[in-house]
Amino acid sequence: MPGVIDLYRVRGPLFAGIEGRRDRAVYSIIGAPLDATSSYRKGQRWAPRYIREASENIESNGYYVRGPVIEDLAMYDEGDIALPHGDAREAVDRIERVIGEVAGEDRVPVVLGGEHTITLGVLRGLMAAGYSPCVLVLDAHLDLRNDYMGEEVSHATVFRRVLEQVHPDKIVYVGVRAFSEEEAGIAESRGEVEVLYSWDVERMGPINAGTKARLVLSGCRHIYISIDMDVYDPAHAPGVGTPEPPGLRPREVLKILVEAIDDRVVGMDLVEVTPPYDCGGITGVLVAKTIQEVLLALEASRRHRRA
Ligand SMILES: [Mn+2]
Repeated sequence: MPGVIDLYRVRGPLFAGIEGRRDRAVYSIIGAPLDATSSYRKGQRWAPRYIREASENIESNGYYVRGPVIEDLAMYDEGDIALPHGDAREAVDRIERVIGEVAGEDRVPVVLGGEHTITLGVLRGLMAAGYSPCVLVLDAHLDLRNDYMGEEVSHATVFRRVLEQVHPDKIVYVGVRAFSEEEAGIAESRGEVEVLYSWDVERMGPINAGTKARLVLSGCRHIYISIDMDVYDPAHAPGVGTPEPPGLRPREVLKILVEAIDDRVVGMDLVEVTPPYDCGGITGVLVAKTIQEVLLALEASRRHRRA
C-alpha cells in the first residue's frame, strides 16, 4: 500500500515523471550531456535535464499513435552519464561502455544528448552488445566531413566516423538540406547511404516520405534512430546548435517517424537541443513530444506483434 511519502514526494525531473523499475524496464532513459565540439552555439550539456522537465509537463497520449499512453511503458530513468566537458573522445568511450551494458541487459537505450557526437558512442555500445542496426537519421545536416577545424571526432563528422568504425547495414537520412561538396560526394558514393532531402519530403508529403523510409529499412533486422532537433524548422525548434532554415514542421516529422518505425528499434538518441538559445521553451516541449510519440509508436508495434 502506498504511504503518504508516495503521494507527496517529488523526485526529479524524471522523464515523463516516471521513476520506473530497472529490473522490469524495456526502455532506459539516459542523459549524455556533452558540448565539447559545438562550433556555433554551445549549451547542449544542459539539455537532458531540460528535456526531462518539459516531458513532465506535457500530456501522456500520442498525437498519431492511438492506444498506449506513456504510463503504460516499462521505462526506467537511469540519470546522466558523467562526461568530461573538454574531451569528446573520452566522452564517446564512456558512452560506449554504459550503452554496451544497458543494451547487453536487453533494454532499449533512449539517449538524451548532448551534441550529435554522442551517437558514435551509442552505436559503438550497441555493436559491443551484438547489434548491427540500420540507422534512421533525421537531421538538417549530413555530418559526413572527415574533420572539422582539425577535429576528427566532432558533431560535424559523426557519421563519417560511424561509416568507418561502426559499419551499419544501412543509413537512411531524412530532412537533409545543408552539406558541403565533400559530404554530398560521400553520401552519393556509398551504397549503404540513402538520403531523403528536405525538398524530397516537401514534394512527396510526409506519408510517402515515411513509407519510403520504411521500405529502405524493410530488410533490416534492427534499427537505430538518431534525431537531430535541427531537422525541424528553426521556427519550431530555435534552441539548437546550428539552426538551418527552412526545415520540417512538427506534424511532418512525427508522421514520417510513425510511418517508418516499428519494434525492431534497439536504441535512439535526441541530440543538439541547446537550452540557452531556446525561446519560451518551444524546443523543449517539442523534443519531449517527439520522444513520446516515438516510444508510443514502438509500444503500439509491440502490442500489434503480440496480438
Ligand atoms: Mn544537424
